[in-house]
Amino acid sequence: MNRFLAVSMFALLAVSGVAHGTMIAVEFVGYVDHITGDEQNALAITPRAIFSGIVRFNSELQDQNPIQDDVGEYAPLSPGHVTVEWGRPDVPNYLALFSGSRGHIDVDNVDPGIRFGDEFLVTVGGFFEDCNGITGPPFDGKRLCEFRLQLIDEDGLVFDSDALPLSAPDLEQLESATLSLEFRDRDCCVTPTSIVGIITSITIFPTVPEPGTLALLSLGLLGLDLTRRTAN
Ligand SMILES: [Ca+2]
Ligand SMILES: [Ca+2]
Ligand SMILES: [Ca+2]
Repeated sequence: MNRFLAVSMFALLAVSGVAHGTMIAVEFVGYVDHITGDEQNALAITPRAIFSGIVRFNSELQDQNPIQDDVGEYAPLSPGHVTVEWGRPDVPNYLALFSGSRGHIDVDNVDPGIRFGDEFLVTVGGFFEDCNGITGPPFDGKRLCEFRLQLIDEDGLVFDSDALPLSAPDLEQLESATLSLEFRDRDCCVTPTSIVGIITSITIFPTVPEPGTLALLSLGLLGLDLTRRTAN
């Protein structure tokens, strides 16, 4: 079989969700609770701003921490985005895009007698990733660096294992359900500015890749194939 045809068929199988897991979406809605690091921008949260978005992951990501059976680490994420709608005509809404490549999920199913209980943490970008994997306009004169979504159940009841959850925990059971976008100065030591939100609704459900993802994947595979041909 022609190699490109074979690669294309593999790509179709890979994205069909049949052969290589299902794409799972985490969709969340909340509101901006406060903004740290900048007094002036804190005024922008009146009226209450809507903080919403989506992250995606493949259901068959492998736990990168197989040693600890109460801690799961999964990467990379698939593309996603987050929006802050200020609800004010004078302040443009904020949109950040996640490439997914620098995103990861931590799932903790820890006995609350030992540590903090159950946690679901999505991190995209961040200081240790040099703010890569997330793109959006500057805010408060600082560069967008990190997105985090964190759910905590101190009673340790929402997860039974450190596996990726395929449905959302009940918000009523959580002591904390927060979102944040962090902005940093180019030099390391200026206090970051963070837009911090409270989640009011979260759903986790199977989905299909966006057409854009399909197109990008095909282009990537085509490039890979051409590179290999050139190398041969
Ligand atoms: Ca583990
Ligand atoms: Ca638990
Ligand atoms: Ca609880």
